[in-house]
Amino acid sequence: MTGSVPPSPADPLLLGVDHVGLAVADLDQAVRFHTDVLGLVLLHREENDDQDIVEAMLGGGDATSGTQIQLLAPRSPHSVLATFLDRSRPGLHHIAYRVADVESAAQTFRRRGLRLLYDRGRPGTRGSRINFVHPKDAGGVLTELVQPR
Ligand code: CMX
Ligand code: CO
Repeated sequence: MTGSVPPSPADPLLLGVDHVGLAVADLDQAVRFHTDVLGLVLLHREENDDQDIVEAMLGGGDATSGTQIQLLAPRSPHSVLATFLDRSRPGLHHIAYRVADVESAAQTFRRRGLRLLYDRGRPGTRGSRINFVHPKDAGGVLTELVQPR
């Protein structure tokens, strides 16, 4: 049976998909694959001391407005990315939603019974503030909340 789906009530909490995070062992090699083979555009590279990772952001044809791809590699054996790659394969790591205010979004999700990984937002890419919903509380998907700078 077909039919129109009634619009769900407006919930301005998640503004859109900001990026999809991929765990990689070798950042340079992964950047080469995503640019030279897939044809994405390299937009940004950064080391995140707080997360102990090196990362690159890539975009498609509408590089400045579309959802981006975040390649993540461990910077040391203590990085959460090292733990992830030890346990799993390289590949999908998390999905990140843009929010207007990471503290109020986190508080709303706590009230809805989800575990947030941090008490307060931490530094993310390009001066953003980030927090995460534990994957066990989000259908097996590590879910990042990003408040852009
Ligand atoms: N996606 C889905 N499930 C995941 C996962 C992921 N990325 N990482 C771990 N898990 C699962 C494990 O498979 C494990 O499941 P089982 O118990 O069924 O085996 C469970 O979660 C383990 O949970 P845990 O023992 O509480 O914690 P871990 O040591 O595995 O760490 C996590 C998991 C999410 C707490 C850790 O990765 C973390 O702190 N992540 C947030 C920071 C981060 O990911 N930074 C990199 C990205 C930075 C950015 O985006 O800018
Ligand atoms: Co991310």
